[in-house]
Amino acid sequence: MHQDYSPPPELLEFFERYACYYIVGHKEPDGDCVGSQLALASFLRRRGKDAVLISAGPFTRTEIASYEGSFSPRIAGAPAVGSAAVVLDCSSLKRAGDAALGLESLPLAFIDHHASGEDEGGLRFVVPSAPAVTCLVQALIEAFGDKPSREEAELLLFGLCTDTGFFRHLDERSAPAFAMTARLVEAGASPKRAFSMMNGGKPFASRKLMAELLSKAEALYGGRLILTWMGLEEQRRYGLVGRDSDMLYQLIMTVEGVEAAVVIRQEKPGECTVGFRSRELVDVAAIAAQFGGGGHRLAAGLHLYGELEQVKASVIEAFKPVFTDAQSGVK
Ligand SMILES: [Mn+2]
Repeated sequence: MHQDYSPPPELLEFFERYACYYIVGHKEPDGDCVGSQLALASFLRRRGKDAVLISAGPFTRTEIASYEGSFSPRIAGAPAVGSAAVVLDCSSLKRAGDAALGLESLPLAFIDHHASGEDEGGLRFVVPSAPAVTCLVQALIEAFGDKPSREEAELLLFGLCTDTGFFRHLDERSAPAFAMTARLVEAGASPKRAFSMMNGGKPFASRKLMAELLSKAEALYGGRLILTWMGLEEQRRYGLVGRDSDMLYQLIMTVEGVEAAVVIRQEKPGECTVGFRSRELVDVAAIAAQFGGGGHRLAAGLHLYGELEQVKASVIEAFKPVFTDAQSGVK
């Protein structure tokens, strides 16, 4: 038995103790969040527990859209007697948005792999070295001496592939993740199916949008930062379905000499989201944190109030110290 991300014994007790679990993820869920939530719910139900899936959504990403029906936007009425809440893929109830309403007073457990996130109390199984939360859910299932069912294995593999860019982001320290993946495949998960779930089914317009975002991208700081943006006008023209930032970052990060990529999206007047990717040297979580955002060293994001032009200017400014210090040598 290889247990590489061992959950604390209190967490196993936590999953024995209650009759009903509310399983919550972060706003704007992704494959890791949704896959972990669904796999954990299925596992708990197999153990005779009630599990209620809650997510604030939206389920705009094409690869998770079909799961929306399994989730409620928030709990209906008061929480059930003898219930507890589990928060996945984030370490604070705040990140869950309205999905957390009414759950604050319940016994809480957080299962997460993000380094940022303040300690809000409750049980915490937070492992920043885990490439996806699905690894921690799989470790939990295995710690109970069980194996994921075929359906759970598919969901866990889907989440792992989402957060690792189909294993592209994993380095030489990732043998544990590959060993865990082998067990998922043994349980019936198909990498081929996971790949088409992640990358298929995109609307034609979303590819046109990608072309537009690439064609107006700007290379800054001698090409070490590449930035592009999407305004309300593009949203109107191409719609929101199939927005596919992973593919966009992937294309940008293939450019010679690039160290970091930024994509700014105006969500509505006066509100933007900003996504960051780094190749290796730049800690983009630290840059996002300056604006109240968070994430990982090589992938981070934030939500910001402000018009696109202002946001763009301040984000570019935030990279200045990074690209003008001794480490880079070039102005
Ligand atoms: Mn994740």
